[in-house]
Amino acid sequence: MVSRRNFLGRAGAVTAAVSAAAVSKVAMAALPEPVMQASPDTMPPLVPGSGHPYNPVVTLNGWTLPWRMNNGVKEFHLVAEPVVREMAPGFTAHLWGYNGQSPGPTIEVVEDDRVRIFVTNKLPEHTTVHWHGQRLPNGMDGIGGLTQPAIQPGKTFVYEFVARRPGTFMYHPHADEMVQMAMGMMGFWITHPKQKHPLIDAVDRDFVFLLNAYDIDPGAYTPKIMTMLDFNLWSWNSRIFPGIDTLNVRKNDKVRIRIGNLTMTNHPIHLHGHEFMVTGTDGGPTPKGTRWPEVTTDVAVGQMRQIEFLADEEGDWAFHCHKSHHTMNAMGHGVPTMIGVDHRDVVSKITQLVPDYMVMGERGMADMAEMPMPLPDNTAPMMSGAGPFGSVEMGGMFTVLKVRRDQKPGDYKDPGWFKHPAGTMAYEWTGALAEPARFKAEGTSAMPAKNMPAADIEVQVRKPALGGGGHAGH
Ligand SMILES: [Cu+2]
Repeated sequence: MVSRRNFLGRAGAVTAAVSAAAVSKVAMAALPEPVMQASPDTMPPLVPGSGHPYNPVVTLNGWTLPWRMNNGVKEFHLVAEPVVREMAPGFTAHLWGYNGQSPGPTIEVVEDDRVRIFVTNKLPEHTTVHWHGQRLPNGMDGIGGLTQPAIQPGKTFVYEFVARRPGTFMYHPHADEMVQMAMGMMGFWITHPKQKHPLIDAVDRDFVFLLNAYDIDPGAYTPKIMTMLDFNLWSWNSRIFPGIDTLNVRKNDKVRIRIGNLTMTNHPIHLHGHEFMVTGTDGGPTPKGTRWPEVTTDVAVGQMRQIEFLADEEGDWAFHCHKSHHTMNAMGHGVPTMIGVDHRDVVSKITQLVPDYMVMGERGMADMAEMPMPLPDNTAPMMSGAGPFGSVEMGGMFTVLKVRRDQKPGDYKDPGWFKHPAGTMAYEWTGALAEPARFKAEGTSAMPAKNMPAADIEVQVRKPALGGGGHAGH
């Protein structure tokens, strides 16, 4: 990592370049000190010390970027740079991000704030920052080649606009976008309403995170940037289960969760034990009459969704993407289905040649979660997570919403596992088992397959050109 002194020296050197293409006279003032973050932990909400007050959000396994006020302008400093991100304990990735982390820090401002963002490029190639969803002057939209020249390595650019619309936003590069997003360059942006908003309710907890995905071979550190769909790490804020922090709330808290999708596929995000409303999209808060209760909402590519619910059921509630392959880690998909295959005969023959040969998957794959299988140095088990009753057999986009009666307001610490009240847990039946009563159908199929001897079905295809007037058989 570059020391702060080195960095400031360099930042000072590029100030001259900035002023040459200055956005306004005020922008020529010295840059705000870039703030770096080394930890992948969920940081407490950043209560605003200056500017208009608001209720800050909590970024899952992330943090909010501090700012300074400069003559009424809120100034931030983003540094695009290579970072080392711990994706789960024991597994780190070499990504690109901002200010020491991927994703970059969350930026929080208030409606009608004038915002100035200094972006310093410490990547080996040029970049830009696009402020996804914002109303702003076209020249501030951050599209390399279209609305601005790209920011060359070592250079600093200034973006400045008024945050006109309250809501949920993202930022990401719009220069060599495929590579830079595959490497983890993205961040969250919240514009809080200036005053009580008819469509934006006050909440007790407000969580944010981005959906992202990486393809990193077991034992490797750098994502494969050419992967289009077959990623092997499905992450929330560049963390995978069991590395994703839990969302810890107090019983009867009103909870908002804001989710943005910068992967290449959609993610149906599912919450257990509660119903929620989708109260906002990237376009802003949804009109109240258009909201309906859900337990799963699909977040399509490039979209944002904000969900809200009353956390009125105590417990440890699973919260995850409902695509089951997205709750697995570093998994190869070229594995044959072995359920129901009796290996015994073949195994005895193979073990004569390969003494430590291991049978996989003949009774399903749950064994994978507990098998003491050696892993390469830098990867995460495919299915893991030590729960109070055994392995949770999950990975990727999975975590837990912990609702507790005694969680203090404003306390985000993990309260530990839920203690189930007596008589409220699934249990093993140890009595006698009745013989199953076979159901006999009363009706018949609408189109019985009578006179259709299965063994003799043959498809006859006649090509129109050869058939002389008849149409093709099916
Ligand atoms: Cu998913």
